[in-house]
Amino acid sequence: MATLPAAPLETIEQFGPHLSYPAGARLDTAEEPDRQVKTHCCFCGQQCGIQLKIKDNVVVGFEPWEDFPFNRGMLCPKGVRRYLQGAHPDRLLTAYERDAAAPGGFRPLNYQAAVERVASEINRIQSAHGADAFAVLSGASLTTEKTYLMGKFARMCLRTANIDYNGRLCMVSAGAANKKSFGIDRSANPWSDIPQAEVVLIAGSNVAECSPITTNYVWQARERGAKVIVVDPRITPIARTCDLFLPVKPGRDVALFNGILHLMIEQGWIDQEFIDRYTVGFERVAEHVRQWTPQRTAEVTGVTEKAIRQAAQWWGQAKTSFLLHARGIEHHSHGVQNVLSTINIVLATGRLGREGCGYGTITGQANGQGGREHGQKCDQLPGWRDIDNPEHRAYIAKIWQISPEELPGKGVDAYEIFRKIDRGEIRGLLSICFNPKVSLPDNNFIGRMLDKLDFYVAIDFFLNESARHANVVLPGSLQEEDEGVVTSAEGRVIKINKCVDPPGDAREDWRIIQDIAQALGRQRGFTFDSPRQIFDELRRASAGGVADYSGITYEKVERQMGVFWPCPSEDHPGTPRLFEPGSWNPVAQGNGPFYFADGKARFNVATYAPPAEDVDADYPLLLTTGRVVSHFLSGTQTRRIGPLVDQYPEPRVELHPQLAEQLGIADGDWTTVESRRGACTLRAQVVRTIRPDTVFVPYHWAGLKSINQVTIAAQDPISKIPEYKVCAVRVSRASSPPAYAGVFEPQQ
Ligand SMILES: Nc1nc2c(c(=O)[nH]1)N[C@H]1C(S)=C(S)[C@@H](COP(=O)(O)OP(=O)(O)OC[C@H]3O[C@@H](n4cnc5c(=O)[nH]c(N)nc54)[C@H](O)[C@@H]3O)O[C@H]1N2
Ligand SMILES: Nc1nc2c(c(=O)[nH]1)N[C@H]1C(S)=C(S)[C@@H](COP(=O)(O)OP(=O)(O)OC[C@H]3O[C@@H](n4cnc5c(=O)[nH]c(N)nc54)[C@H](O)[C@@H]3O)O[C@H]1N2
Ligand code: SF4
Ligand SMILES: [Mo]
Repeated sequence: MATLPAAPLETIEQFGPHLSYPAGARLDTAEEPDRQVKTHCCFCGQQCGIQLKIKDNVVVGFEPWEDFPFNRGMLCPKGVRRYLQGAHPDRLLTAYERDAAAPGGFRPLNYQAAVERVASEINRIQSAHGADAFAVLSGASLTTEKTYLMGKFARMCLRTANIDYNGRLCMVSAGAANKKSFGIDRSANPWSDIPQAEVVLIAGSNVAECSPITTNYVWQARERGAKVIVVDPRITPIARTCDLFLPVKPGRDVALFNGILHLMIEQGWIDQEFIDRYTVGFERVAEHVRQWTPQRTAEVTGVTEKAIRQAAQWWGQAKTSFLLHARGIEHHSHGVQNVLSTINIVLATGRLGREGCGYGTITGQANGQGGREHGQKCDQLPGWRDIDNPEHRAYIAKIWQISPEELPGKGVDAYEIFRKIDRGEIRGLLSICFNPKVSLPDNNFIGRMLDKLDFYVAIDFFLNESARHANVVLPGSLQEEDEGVVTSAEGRVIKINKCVDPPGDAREDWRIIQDIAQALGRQRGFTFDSPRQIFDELRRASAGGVADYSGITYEKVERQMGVFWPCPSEDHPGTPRLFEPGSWNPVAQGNGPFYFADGKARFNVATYAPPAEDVDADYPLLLTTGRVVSHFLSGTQTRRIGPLVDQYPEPRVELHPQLAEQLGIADGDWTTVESRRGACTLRAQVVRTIRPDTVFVPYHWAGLKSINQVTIAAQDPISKIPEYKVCAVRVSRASSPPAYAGVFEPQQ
C-alpha cells in the first residue's frame, strides 16, 4: 500500500529532484514491451499522437507515432517524458481519509467505506442547507465522456446548480468572444491551413514552449515566405524568429488591435464585399476605432507607431493569413474585449473559410476544447446548449428521462464558488481533475476556503495541494488507464486508448462518480458499463446542438485519425474548416456560413479599459504570469517527473537588466515580488527578453513558491476568467532567503 509522505509537506519537491524519479520502477525504454498502444499525450491541447509501450501492465516507454497527421511523430519534452508519471511512488493506490494523528495527515480507507462517507456527507449537507450548498469543480483534462458525466451527475444526481470547471481559468474569454462573433466556439481551421498563409499573427501565445508542435506549422509558413508577427511583452522563443515583434504592455491588446483596424480602414485594406455580404455591425466598430489613431495606440500600448503601421500593412494587404492567440490576450479582466478586437481584424479582411485563411485560439488543456462543450460549465448543457433556453432544457431533460423542471438553472463560476464558501452558502465540495489551491489567483484565500468547507472530497491520482485539504481523497485514473475521446486544438475529435488498468484500489473516474450515485441511492442514469456507452448517450445529447457529435463513432475516429466536429450523421465526414460556403450548419437559415439565424458573423465593438489593478507609486511594476516548456499547469504531474524537474527546477522572476540594475538585483539573487495580496520570494533571472516595466513568473509551483499568492482575483465580467496576466507589484532584493531555501536547492 502507498504510504504518504510525512507532514508537514508544502511541496513535493522538498524531496529533492533525484527522488522525484520513480524509485525502482521499470523505466528502460529499450526494454522489449508486451505491446504498444496508439494514443495521445496526456498534457496539452495539441494532443500529439504517441505510442505507449506496455510491459506487465506498466507503461515503460514510448515510440513516436509517425502516421498521426498532426504531429507526425514529433513530441515536446513533456510528451517524451510523460510515460514516467504512472510509476511514481506518490501514485494514489487507495482512498484516504484526513486524520491529523496519522502520518502525512491522512489514513487509508477502504474504497467502499470512503464512497459511502462521501454519499452520507452529501446527504447531510444538502438536507440541511439545500441542494445548491454542495458544489462540483471538474476539469478539462478529462475525456469528453467524463466531462459529460460530470455535468449530468451534478444536475441530475446532486441536483445542484453549482458546477463549473478549470477551463474557467483557461479558455472562456475566447469561447465567449467566438460565440459572440461566429455563433460557434471552435478554432475555425485545421492547422494545415497555417503553412498556406502569407501572414501569421500570434497574439499572447508562447507557441514554442506551450504549443510546441504548432511552431513547426508556423515555421513551414515562414519557409514559404510568410511574414510572422508576434505580440507579447516578452521575446519568447517564437518571437526570436519572427519578422515583426510588437512588445505590448500587458493588458493593452484591445487598443493595439483597434489601432490596427483603424489603419486598415483608413488605407482601404478591408474586404468591403465580404463585410456587406457576410457580416453585421461593421459601421459601429469602424466608428469606434476612429479614436484609435496610431499616435494614441502607441501611447497606450507601448508599441511604436512604426511597428503598428507595419503590422497593419502586412495584415491588411495579405491575400491569405492566419491569426492565432492564447492566454496572453485572454487572461484579463477585459479578455473578451481583447479577443473580439482580434476577430474584428480577421472579419474585416474576409479571410476565413478558405484554404490558408484562418483563425484559431490555441486550446490549453488536453481536452480544453471537448471539455467546454458538453455541460460541465455552469451555464451550459451538452452540445453547447444553453441552460437558460427552455427548448434546450427540454431536449436534454428528455435524453436524461427527467422533467425540465428537475434540471437546476445556471450556477456560478469556479471562483465565485469560493466566494460562496466564504459566505457560508456552499458547505460541501467535490473536485476532480482540478488543483484550485495552486491554480486560482490570490490563492491564500482559496486555501482558507477549502478549510472552511464542512466536507471536501477530491478525486485525483496524486495528492495534489488542494486534496491535502480534503476530508476524503478518492484514487482516480491516469489518462492511460481509461479510454474515451478528447478534442484537440484544431477541433479534431480523437481517441485516447486504454493502455493499463488502474493499479491497487484506484478506479476509472467515471466508475467513481457512478459509485457515489449508487451510494446516494440515485443510480438511475448512472449505470453505464463503459466509456463507449457514455459516448453513445453524449452523441444523442449533442445532436442538433452547435457542438454536434452525433455522427462521430469510435471506429470512425480511428479510421479517419480524428473527426472534426460538427458531424451530424454517420455518413458525414466532419468539418475540418468552418465557415466554408455551403457547409452544414444547423443554425443558419440565410446564405451565410456563420452560426447565427441569418448566417452572418457579428462585428463587436471592443472597448479598451486598463487592467483592474494598474501600476502606482507603491506598486510600480506589472507582473505577468504563465508557463515554461517543461512543466504543466499546477505541476502536480510534471513536478513528479525527474527529467522535467531537472530541466527547470524552480520558478524564477524574469526581469530586464535595466530594471535589475535599478533595483540592485543580480542574476540568481533572492528576489521578492509583492502585491497587495501577498508576496513570493524566488531567484531572479535577468533577461533581455522582457519589457523593463514588466516581470514574469511561471506558476507551476505550490506553497511558498506559488506566484498565485500574488496575483489578483479580478475577473472578466462576461467570461469570468481571472486576470492572471496583469497586476501591480513591487520588486526588491530579498532581505533574507525564503523559508524553503536550503530545504531543496537545485544544482544551479
Ligand atoms: N509547457 C507547457 N505547455 C502548456 C501548458 C503548460 O502548463 N506548460 N499549459 C497548457 C494550457 S492549459 C494553456 S492555457 C496553454 C497556454 O499557452 P500560452 O497562452 O501560450 O502560455 P502563457 O505562458 O500562459 O502565456 C502566453 C504569453 O502571453 C504573454 N503575455 C502576458 N501578458 C500579455 C498581454 O497582456 N498581452 C499579450 N499579447 N501577451 C501577454 C506572456 O509573456 C506569454 O509569453 O498552454 C498549454 N501548454
Ligand atoms: N498565475 C497563473 N495561474 C494560472 C494560469 C496562469 O497562466 N497564471 N493559467 C491557468 C490555466 S490556463 C489553467 S488551464 C489552470 C489549470 O489549473 P488546474 O486545472 O488546477 O491545474 P492542473 O494541474 O491541470 O490540475 C489538475 C489536477 O487534475 C489531475 N488530473 C489530470 N488528469 C486527470 C484525470 O484524467 N483524472 C483525474 N481524476 N485527475 C486528473 C492532476 O493530477 C492535477 O492534480 O491554471 C490557471 N492558473
Ligand atoms: S506539444 Fe503538448 S501534446 Fe504534444 S507532446 Fe508536448 S505536451 Fe504533449
Ligand atoms: Mo489553460
